Amino acid sequence: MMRHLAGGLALALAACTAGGIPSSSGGSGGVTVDVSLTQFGPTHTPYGESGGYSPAITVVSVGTQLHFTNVDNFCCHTATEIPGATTFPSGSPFNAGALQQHGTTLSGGFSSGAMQPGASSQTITADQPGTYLFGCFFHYGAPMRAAIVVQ
Ligand SMILES: [Cu+2]
Repeated sequence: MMRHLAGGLALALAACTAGGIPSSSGGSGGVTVDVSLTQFGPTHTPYGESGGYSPAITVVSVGTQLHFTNVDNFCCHTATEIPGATTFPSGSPFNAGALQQHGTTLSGGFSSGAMQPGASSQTITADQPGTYLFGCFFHYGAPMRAAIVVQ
């Protein structure tokens, strides 16, 4: 048994060396949106001022699985959909419901809930084409908001 495990590990290491840089973001073709108020400063987008997430505009095809990861070293951030918005509202559109993790599809609405440092959200499926705006419950005005475009 031990011998079997060791052999598998050696194979995995060899595969990494041969195949280049392994993905750090959970595999299966999923897309990670990094969440950091300190690393991702304000930037202009067609939807208004964005910031706090990288990429500011994530473009994916239908069926893609997404998740958010808090890469800051403090608590907390959320990634919470702004229902029906085509531009970022000037004031925070969120209520305390954003603090509860919910939703597994973009079209159904979602929130990551409060993500601790290093924590990731649930997996969310880009189930229908469209533009989905979202932001952080705690820092919406920072600005901390971004977009996902599903093609
Ligand atoms: Cu935040």
